[in-house]
Amino acid sequence: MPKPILYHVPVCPFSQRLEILLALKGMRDTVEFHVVDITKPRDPALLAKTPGNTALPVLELEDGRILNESLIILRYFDERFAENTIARTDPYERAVERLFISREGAFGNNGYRFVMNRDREKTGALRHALLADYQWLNDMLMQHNPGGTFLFDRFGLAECVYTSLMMRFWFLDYYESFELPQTKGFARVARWRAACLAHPAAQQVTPEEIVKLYYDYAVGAGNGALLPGRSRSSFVFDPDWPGRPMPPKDKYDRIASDAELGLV
Ligand code: GAZ
Repeated sequence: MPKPILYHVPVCPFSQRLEILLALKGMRDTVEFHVVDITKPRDPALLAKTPGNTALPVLELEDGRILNESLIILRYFDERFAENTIARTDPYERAVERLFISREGAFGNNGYRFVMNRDREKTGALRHALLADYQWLNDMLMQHNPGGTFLFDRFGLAECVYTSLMMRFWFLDYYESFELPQTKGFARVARWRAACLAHPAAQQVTPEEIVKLYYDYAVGAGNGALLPGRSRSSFVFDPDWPGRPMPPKDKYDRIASDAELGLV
């Protein structure tokens, strides 16, 4: 039986949210995963499938039709494999879920801008911007489920979307010593975050893997781009991350060498 094929970068948050959804539905095997190495030139056959778009994940259906954008693919999977629906079904709850998800792009960008920054003058403002996002999430959770853990009664679509981003933000814990303030104003979002990170369906990556693979982001280079003085990106598959040392934390002062990162 042919299956839909997902072309993806496993360490990327936009892929992981799809893996979480499929794990929740118990349907990981209904999709074939093709791993793409973003540090290498893209296969022209794959590029030809997605005119004008190089970003992954990309889904190819059994009949060759294509879909991109992780949030779109997420809902497609949820609706196509509808036996165990993850999105809310009540219209009001669906609206609240969409509203909650609507800030994921800004949240992701604020976390990435923060980790990629190397100007100490800007650090405070970047930290503040991310905290404002967490504050908004806290307010939403307090409004809609003050005594609970998730946005609704269980880990749902909103949690699929945000958990993969909050896992990438382990790089902020490591490179920026970022923590949520232990105050009443962040208590609800802190409880939600802890439960999201610990959920059994969301264990595709570890903090160590994120910190090692995203080193290049922490010194300003995204998406497998090559930094000055380096011959390899921290996103390369070989040598694999478990054999690499933990990267240095002094991202504001210098860029570590290939050797120091265990890349050669
Ligand atoms: N909006 C798209 C989606 O599917 O949701 C975004 C997909 C995307 O950025 N994919 C990246 C990619 O394929 C890999 S994951 N890049 C290669 C290319 O040719 O475009 C995360 C960020 C971010 C930048 C990068 C990443 C990341 O913010 O992990 O924010 C969350 C890349 C600036």
